[in-house]
Amino acid sequence: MIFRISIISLALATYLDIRYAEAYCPDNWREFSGDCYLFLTHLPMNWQSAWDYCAHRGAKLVEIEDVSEDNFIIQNAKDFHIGDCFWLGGSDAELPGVWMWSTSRTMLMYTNWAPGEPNHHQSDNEHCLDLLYYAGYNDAYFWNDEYCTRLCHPICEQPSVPEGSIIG
Ligand SMILES: [Ca+2]
Ligand SMILES: [Ca+2]
Repeated sequence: MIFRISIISLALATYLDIRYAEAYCPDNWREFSGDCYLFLTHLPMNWQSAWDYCAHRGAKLVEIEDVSEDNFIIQNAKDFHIGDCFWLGGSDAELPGVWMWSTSRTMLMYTNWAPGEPNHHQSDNEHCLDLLYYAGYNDAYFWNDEYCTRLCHPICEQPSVPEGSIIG
């Protein structure tokens, strides 16, 4: 009897360990390298609304720090086949020409601007960062400075392991 209970508890502990070891993301969020990403493809909105949408969920409008994260975001954007724009969390509204990640308040280190961007188009009125579809570049996505009132799809980012449960 004791043997059977210990087998069950061992199995349960193993199950919980496996669940814990797998990076946890909420439903509809996609996991990559310790973070969770939500691609909101059905509700385009302006940049500030996108920032607020993510903030209200305890997340940030996505901040892309390196090429591997960029490739993940772009591949996912392509998978939706909507050929449109997605909002990233960058802005140069405070200091035109100085691009900052608006939640972390750090300067962009890695960038992936489209050829000729940022171009301050629309009478120097493009102060928000988007991931824009370029059909002419073999269906590629690149970064672009965009006017902030354009309706694009938010991408939210948050850590995959809830705060407080990180061991060590
Ligand atoms: Ca990031
Ligand atoms: Ca532009």
